[in-house]
Amino acid sequence: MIYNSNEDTVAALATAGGTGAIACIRVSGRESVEIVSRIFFLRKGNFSESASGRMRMGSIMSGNELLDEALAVIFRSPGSYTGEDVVEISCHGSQYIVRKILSLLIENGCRLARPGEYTQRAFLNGKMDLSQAEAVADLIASSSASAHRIALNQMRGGFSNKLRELRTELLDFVSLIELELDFSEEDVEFADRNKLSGLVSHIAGTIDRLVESFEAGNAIKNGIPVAIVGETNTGKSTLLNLLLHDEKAIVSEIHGTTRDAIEDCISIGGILFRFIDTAGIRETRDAVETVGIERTFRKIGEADIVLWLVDVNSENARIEELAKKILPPSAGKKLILVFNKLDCAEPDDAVQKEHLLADSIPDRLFISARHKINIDRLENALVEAGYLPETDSQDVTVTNVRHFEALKNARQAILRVENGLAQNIPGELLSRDIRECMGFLGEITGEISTDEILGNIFGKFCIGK
Ligand SMILES: Nc1nc2c(ncn2[C@@H]2O[C@H](COP(=O)(O)OP(=O)(O)OP(=O)(O)O)[C@@H](O)[C@H]2O)c(=O)[nH]1
Ligand SMILES: [Mg+2]
Repeated sequence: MIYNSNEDTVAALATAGGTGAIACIRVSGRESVEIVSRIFFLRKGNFSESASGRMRMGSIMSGNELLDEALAVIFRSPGSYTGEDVVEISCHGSQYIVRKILSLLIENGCRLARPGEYTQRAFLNGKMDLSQAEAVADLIASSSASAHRIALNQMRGGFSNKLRELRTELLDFVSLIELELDFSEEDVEFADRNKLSGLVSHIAGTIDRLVESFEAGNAIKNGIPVAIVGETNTGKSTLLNLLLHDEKAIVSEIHGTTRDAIEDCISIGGILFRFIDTAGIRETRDAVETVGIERTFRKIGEADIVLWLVDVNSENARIEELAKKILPPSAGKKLILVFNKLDCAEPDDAVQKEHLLADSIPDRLFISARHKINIDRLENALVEAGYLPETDSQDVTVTNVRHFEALKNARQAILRVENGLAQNIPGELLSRDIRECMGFLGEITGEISTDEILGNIFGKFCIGK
């Protein structure tokens, strides 16, 4: 749903809820200065006459009663975050004071802002495009250095500039073609086909690079998926809990304890990993467990790294048998064979396993999840496997699924142009595909958007942003 940005004046707590030293309440809209001036009073002069950006100290009054000594600042339109008149009040961070100030603002004509409404207003008022607005949410959610760098670059317009360059190139192309169409009667060819092909393959290359950056971008944003798999009772859930420093999954000596995938993220060595504990693989007649085991194999398919946990006491023949099931879906992924329960291994056990399956799985480790033996080695192996090449800070990395989908569509359209040129298809068709490609790129920046898309994007923001 789109909010008519010029109508209401909205207010919300911009800092995190709960008790804190200071809380910041943000008011935005045409009447924001006037409304705040009814409850915030300077010792001398009128707050509403304050210069833009100047922090003022004053009293928040509830009728004749002093509620708090606070600071407030006006950011006048259009030089504010939303592009409207904005007032930010920094008060003492008591939940009571915050609640009371918000209700005073509402009594005086504000309404509470919806999630993401400030950023939505900024977008609607042309302060930023849609991909920049989305980057604001990513920046707030960023939990690793790489995620932070990418979100910051996107918020500052790195991605938008790249798209703008693409758009200019596409426009150049389409105008050459359309000029030709205008003179079609005269059978002239303005656009040199070789030059057009060169231009199109350059555009296609740029779109390709953006599409391909998503794999790394997604891993940076959502964590590199690591599936922990193996037979029942090998210690998968114990290992998950240990890696996450949290009792996330139930551990028991009963075989088949975990029946569903359980996952959570943690950063190790500056890299965000998403660990996925899975149902142990075994022959079973239990319908629920069977579904769980199917899911395990699906998770192997979705993972970048597979930790195959084996009880170090298991017989070699048994492990080799299971390898037939685990190796095929792990093809192309980093597979690490982890022998667990080292604490109760016979001296021979580990030696015997040293070279087991070494041809197909060169990476192996011996650990004890319960007694925390060699966990540092496992973490090092993960960091090494999860290392993503450093991207230049100017490089654009796509992290957003919506952008990824739009870019894939744009790529399809540009491929049709490339093929069309090769087959000498009529200019109208080329021009249609080019315009379609531009449309998909326009979806990313929000030149083309629907209420539903905007509602989806801004609905996920926090209140006050
Ligand atoms: N001795 C020893 N026992 C361990 C170790 N790691 C886990 N265990 C025990 O092994 C049993 C099974 O552990 P879980 O973590 O539940 O095993 P799982 O692989 O998740 O089992 P399922 O969910 O049934 O597939 C528990 O009793 C754990 O305490 C270890 O390093 N050494
Ligand atoms: Mg388990």
